Amino acid sequence: LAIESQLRFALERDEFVLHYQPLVDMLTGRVVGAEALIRWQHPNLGLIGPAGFIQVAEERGFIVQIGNWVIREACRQLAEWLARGLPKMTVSVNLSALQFRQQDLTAVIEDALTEYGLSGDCLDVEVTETVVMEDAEATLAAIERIKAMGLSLSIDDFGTGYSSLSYLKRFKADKLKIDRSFVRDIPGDSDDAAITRAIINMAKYLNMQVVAEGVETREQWDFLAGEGCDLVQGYLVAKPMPAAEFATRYGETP
Ligand code: G
Ligand code: G
Ligand code: MN
Ligand code: NA
Repeated sequence: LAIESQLRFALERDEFVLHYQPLVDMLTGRVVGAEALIRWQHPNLGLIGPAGFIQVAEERGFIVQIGNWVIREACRQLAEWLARGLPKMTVSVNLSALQFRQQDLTAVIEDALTEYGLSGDCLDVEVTETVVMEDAEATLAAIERIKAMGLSLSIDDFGTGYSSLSYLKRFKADKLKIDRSFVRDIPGDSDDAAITRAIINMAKYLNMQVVAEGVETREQWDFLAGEGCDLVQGYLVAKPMPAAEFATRYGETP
């Protein structure tokens, strides 16, 4: 497959780029974080989203190298933003299961933080429930080391994975990100409204922050605010965007 052989060289050809989507605090309206989302700037096909290549990268094992690049690039970008006076925020990176099986994941993170003069609390790692469950012991051990470095941990796509709630007791995530499939039809759909409300309450009782993903409408925002949701991510605030646009948008506070 053409895409596979081209993916092999995409890193050395410097064809990957990160876009950033803001996370906003519902109470203050301030941007407190940015999720880094990878894209592949393909020489002929244009900009390809993660759906077009992440799975292949995982199957081929390229995801470890690519993921290491994502960690370094996110750190580099945040350091640049902070140097330019953007407000202090965390950058979230998505990690695949294979990255937790690589021996030196914590070293990669540590090196990136050191190189760009960042503390651990500048970085947040997002993992899905499925990643946690896939190789629970190894993943939990890696997660504990990562948390010991001061990073925060988010459970991504919460509620959609093949999982058991008991893992929530074993490693304390800092944030739960409610999958956008639950958010899409609130407040009108009473089942989704109930599920969303239940996740928010559970997160609160477990001392986790809760992030609603895929918020597109004012009605969704109002419902979530009323239920005590902490953070919001979605097109209502902004779509993922190139770093330069992010800096322009959130850099100069008038
Ligand atoms: O940006 P977009 O909505 O197309 O992202 C789709 C999915 O791709 C997201 O669910 C996200 O978890 C995944 N993704 C985005 N960037 C990365 C990345 O750097 N590494 C991994 N492993 N997954 C990513
Ligand atoms: O799985 P993960 O949550 O990491 O992926 C986030 C994905 O969701 C990104 O691909 C991003 O483009 C997409 N996304 C972010 N906000 C919205 C939204 O408000 N609506 C929809 N439909 N997709 C969104
Ligand atoms: Mn994510
Ligand atoms: Na998600």
